Amino acid sequence: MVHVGDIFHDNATHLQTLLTRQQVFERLNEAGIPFYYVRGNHESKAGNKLLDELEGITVFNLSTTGTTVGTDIQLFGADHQPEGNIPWDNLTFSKTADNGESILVLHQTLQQLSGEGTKNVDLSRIQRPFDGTFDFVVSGHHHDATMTNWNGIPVMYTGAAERMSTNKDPTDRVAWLLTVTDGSISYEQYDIPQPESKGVGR
Ligand SMILES: [Mn+2]
Repeated sequence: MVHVGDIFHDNATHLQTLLTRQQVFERLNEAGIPFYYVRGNHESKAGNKLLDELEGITVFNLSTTGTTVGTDIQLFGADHQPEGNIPWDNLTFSKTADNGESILVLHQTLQQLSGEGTKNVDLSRIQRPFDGTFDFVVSGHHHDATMTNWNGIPVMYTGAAERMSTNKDPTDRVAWLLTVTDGSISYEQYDIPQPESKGVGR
């Protein structure tokens, strides 16, 4: 499972992170499913504490070093940088596996999807230190799921996994199933079902 950032909102409490630990991370751990993520612009002290406690056990903060999943898939990531100020000079992407597929995970607005803008990250700059090309780029932060083909590479805003957006027409409670076969990556939208009513508001 890959999360594209903003796991906890700024006001997430210790109790809420405890529930997340029990209901999400412990279940993933029991099922043997690692949780990879990049940090978004929203965070809380309690949320960060939980992510730090689980780091390297259930939870893995993606970096430019790359994390191998399965035999030949590599996940790269960079945490959110305010105003799109990615520290280009300090970002060195490890060499990708020769035959593998590599996926880049960000939490920014991107020039390739949102057009030019001072805060929008230009992916052509992030490619430079990378020996090879990414096969798929996903980014959080923007709540409207959008996709483009950039030099043959799919670039996607995923939309949000929860109904929390203040946008007019967000894509939310959504996840994407990426399938890697024979050197290509296909994707499929998964609309996350509403949780069963607990009788709240009755
Ligand atoms: Mn965000």
